[in-house]
Amino acid sequence: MRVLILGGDGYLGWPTAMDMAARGHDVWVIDNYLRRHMAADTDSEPLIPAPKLPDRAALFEAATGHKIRVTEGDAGDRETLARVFQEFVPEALIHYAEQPSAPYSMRDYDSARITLDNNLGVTFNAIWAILEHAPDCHLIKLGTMGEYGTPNIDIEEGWIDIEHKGRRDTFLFPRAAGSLYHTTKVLDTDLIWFYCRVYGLRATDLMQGPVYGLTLPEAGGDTRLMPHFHYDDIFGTALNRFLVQAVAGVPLTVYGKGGQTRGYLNLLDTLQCVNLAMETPVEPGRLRILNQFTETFSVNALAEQVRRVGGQMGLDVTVQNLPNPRKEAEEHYYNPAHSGLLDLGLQPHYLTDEVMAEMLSLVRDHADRIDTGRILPRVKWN
Ligand code: USQ
Repeated sequence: MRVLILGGDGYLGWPTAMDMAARGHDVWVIDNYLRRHMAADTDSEPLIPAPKLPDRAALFEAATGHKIRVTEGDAGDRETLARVFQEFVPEALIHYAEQPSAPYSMRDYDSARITLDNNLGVTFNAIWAILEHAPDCHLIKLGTMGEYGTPNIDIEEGWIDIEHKGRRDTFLFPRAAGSLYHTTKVLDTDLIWFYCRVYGLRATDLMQGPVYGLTLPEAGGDTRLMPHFHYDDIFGTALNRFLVQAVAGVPLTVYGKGGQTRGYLNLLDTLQCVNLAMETPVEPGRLRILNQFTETFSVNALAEQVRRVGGQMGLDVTVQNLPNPRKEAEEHYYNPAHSGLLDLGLQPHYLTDEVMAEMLSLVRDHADRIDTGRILPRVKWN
């Protein structure tokens, strides 16, 4: 298939590009390096430096023979997208081109504005590029489990049947996000649903939980092909941060009581999920929503596993409960459905002690690059 990836330089975008190319698809990526610029501006560079897309694509092609076409440009620019669409006419559009950090979106007016403008603007352009240039193209959009928040009822897969005064109908499951970033994903979902209902767009919205992992087989051990691995307070996610903190010998930063529970998944499973969504396109006018995670953990449970596995590897891991910089429930009910991707054939890679030990040992190989000044939270909205 012809697959266009927006945000192809990112933590998920680049691995997806390699994975799709290795599966024999015709792959084209677009990225304007927004994430690299934001990371540099906030002193949040990743653990392992990576060359820019043309160099990465050339290295990957030399190693594997698979080609990835690259456009260094802004998917928020209508002309840039139109040029690529007219030449490539994608059959699937994988949209990752969003500012992905909750703390970044809560820093100040400018960061909030960039998050809002970029995320909604690119989604809007992606929809219009499909409608104008490739109306059969299947939009695969990366949403987030954080759209739902932590309601006191079971979370369904995107939709809920409601009986009201004796009548029944199906609606989007209620959303209640905890950051502006997560709220932009809620707005994306509504925008996409509108264009499905009224214009016959076909779309899959993947409600993904936090992802962990440093590398994938397609990188072949070459650090230049590994995804950007952030461990700072702004772009690093909980488990990835804990791995680095354990190796650096600083206490694990559990925010508040640590009962915050989320649905996590291995980077390898993100690739499987996106591929499964792509292989099963939905009919025009339909918005399919899939909850994309394999296991739920509280922050305390993750910290405890890192402490235990790190201890077995000779690391002295301690845990510190910091005042929570975020406004969020620290103890709550959490029972989200997630059978849709399993029904499509997802084979989960669970977070076993062996998987955690492998990740810790990869981080340890780069221990000299850890800057412990990037660990404590700088952005607070509690
Ligand atoms: N947390 C800690 N200590 C830390 C970092 C985080 O206790 O050092 C806690 C947070 O307070 C939160 C939980 O861990 O309760 C998850 O935080 P996170 O930073 O790992 O993830 P989050 O901000 O929710 O965002 C990440 C990605 C985002 C994606 C989302 C999926 O950055 O792009 O959409 O995970 S989800 O969490 O399901 O919304």
